[in-house]
Amino acid sequence: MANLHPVPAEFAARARIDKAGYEKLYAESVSDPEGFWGRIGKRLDWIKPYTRVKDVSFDISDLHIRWYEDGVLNVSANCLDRHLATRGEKTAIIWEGDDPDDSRHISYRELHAEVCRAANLLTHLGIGKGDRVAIYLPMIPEAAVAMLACTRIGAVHTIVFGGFSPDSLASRIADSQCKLVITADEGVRGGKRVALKANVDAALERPNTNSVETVLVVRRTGGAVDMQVPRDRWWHALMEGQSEQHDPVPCEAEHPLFILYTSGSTGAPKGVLHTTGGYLVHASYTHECVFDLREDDVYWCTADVGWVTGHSYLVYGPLANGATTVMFEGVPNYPDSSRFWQVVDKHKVTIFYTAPTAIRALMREGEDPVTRTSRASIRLLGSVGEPINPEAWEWYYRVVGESRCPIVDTWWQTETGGILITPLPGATDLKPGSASLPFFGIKPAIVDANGNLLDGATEGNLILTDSWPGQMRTVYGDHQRFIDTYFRTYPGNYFTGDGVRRDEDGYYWITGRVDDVINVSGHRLGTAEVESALVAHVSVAEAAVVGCAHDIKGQGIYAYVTLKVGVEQSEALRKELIAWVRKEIGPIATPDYLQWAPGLPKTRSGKIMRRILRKIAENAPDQLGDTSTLADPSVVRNLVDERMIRG
Ligand code: 6R9
Repeated sequence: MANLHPVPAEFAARARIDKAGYEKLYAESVSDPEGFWGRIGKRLDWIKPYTRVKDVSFDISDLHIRWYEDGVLNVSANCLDRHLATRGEKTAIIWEGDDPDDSRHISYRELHAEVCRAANLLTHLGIGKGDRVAIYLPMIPEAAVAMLACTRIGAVHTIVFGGFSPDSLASRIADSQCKLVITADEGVRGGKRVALKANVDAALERPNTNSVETVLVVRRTGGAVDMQVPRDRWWHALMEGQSEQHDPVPCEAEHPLFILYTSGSTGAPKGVLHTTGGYLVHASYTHECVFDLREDDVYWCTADVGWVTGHSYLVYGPLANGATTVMFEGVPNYPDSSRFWQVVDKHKVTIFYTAPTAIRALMREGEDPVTRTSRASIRLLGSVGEPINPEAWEWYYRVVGESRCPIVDTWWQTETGGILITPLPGATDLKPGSASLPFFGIKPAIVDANGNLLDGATEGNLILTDSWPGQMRTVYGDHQRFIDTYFRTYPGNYFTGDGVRRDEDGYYWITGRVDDVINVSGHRLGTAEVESALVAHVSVAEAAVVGCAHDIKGQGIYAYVTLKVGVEQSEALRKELIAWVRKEIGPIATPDYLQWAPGLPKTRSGKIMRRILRKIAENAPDQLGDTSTLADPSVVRNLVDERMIRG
């Protein structure tokens, strides 16, 4: 029986939503979604109000998802202009640099002026409504300015995480056919520099990147870069002459807002497309309810803007709500492993939202780096990105939050746009390790492998039976893939790719991915991506990749490699292949283990049996299960023997 943490009295007394409120609103939201979301949508400023709320079909022969369809609005006007009268001097962004002596406060008025100048600059560069813009920036205020400037003119941004390689950047640019890339000379993280502009130069040598007309370069470090005239232009030089006045471009509710690439079970990363109205309603409303937002909160989400959490809960949700949001350039352990808590004390952070992998890494350093800081300002903690194990939850609760602060364990996905299963801190008793109950309007259900609905306390695959405003609308440029990936497995429903257990109280416990996606430190990677990087090496004939348990990262990457005939196995080659994957995809894809596989376990039809490879990686050869369908059972014995030698 899990340790139950009831709603603290302080939250119960002051919260926006209490237990009775949750039950009432939830019941209304699922019985009358039109009425509920019609009312909630009014939290935004609409240039032209909507009259239609929801037009959705999950039927694969007629799949469509439209929210607030005839409404017109502008995202940047909702995040900036409408706050100026009441919150003009309020801090919108507290920027904390990698160097602890480097920080800045940017008011809503200042941010508005910067975004207007940037919007004028983008227009001057020939970027218009619907054009795609790649953003490959470190965690500096210009990242938020660039995002908001795109939304101001109706351009569609696609942010590529600064840790991705030139190849990964190139494939995203090629798929979305961007006209502009916004980058920086270099990024700085943990005292080390990252050559972002040089990576852009390399990416633009790759095929199908000719769509890029301009590269705008923000000067972050002043490090030397190679400026190719006329393609490359300095951000600061061009921003100088721009006006601080700009009329936001009206955008239809279903106008594309951004594309964000994410990994799936097969093939190259998919361009998840989100649109304007529904996304912003969902991001802002969940941000307000889940974090029980108050006007004087200082809210800090540690995610990078390169991930969906950075989009919805660092930039769009908080700014649409007029909140003060902290943007941190650095890493948790630089200059030392007290850094998060030093930043909390420095800026008097009240709400802190991070990932289990960071908590586990800090937990390993012991309690002292935490307890030598005050953290008295914190009132609420959050977790996102992967299942949080109860030990890490309890440590986060007891040591970081001093057993005063509720933890909201928020389950959602790039595809969902915002939080879907989560506690509300004033309403939900907490069970460590459980994301708990569905948010308003969310209808989770559990099915077995054959699609049979399972009732009551049970375990199976997590589906969602109805839409919500923040849902992705399509895979950019490949609507068929959207249908096939999410709606074909359990027709009429959205399939999440996650496994889940529901307990006797109706609480949901996400058990992890049930497809070929691995979650490394909260970052999604397709096993197929790592495999195709490996087989792109001249020495490799075949590769199979599975996830394996990892103390800090949650899951690590375990690669099995079959070399080409005549190529010798060696430690040097093993290291070379690991470095190769790192270079091909980026540091987050670096394999933790690489085992030689003279053969891979396959069915007679040639399918690699990953179930078996996962068990071997776990060092659990006694749990291989049924191997009778294997074409050549001796392959497995060889792999197990090899694995035993390594220990
Ligand atoms: C927001 C984000 C999505 C996948 C998702 C699931 C895992 C995220 C979780 C969680 C358990 C949580 N996940 N939050 N698992 N508890 N609170 O992380 O998006 O990068 O697309 O990853 O992450 O497996 O399917 P994304």
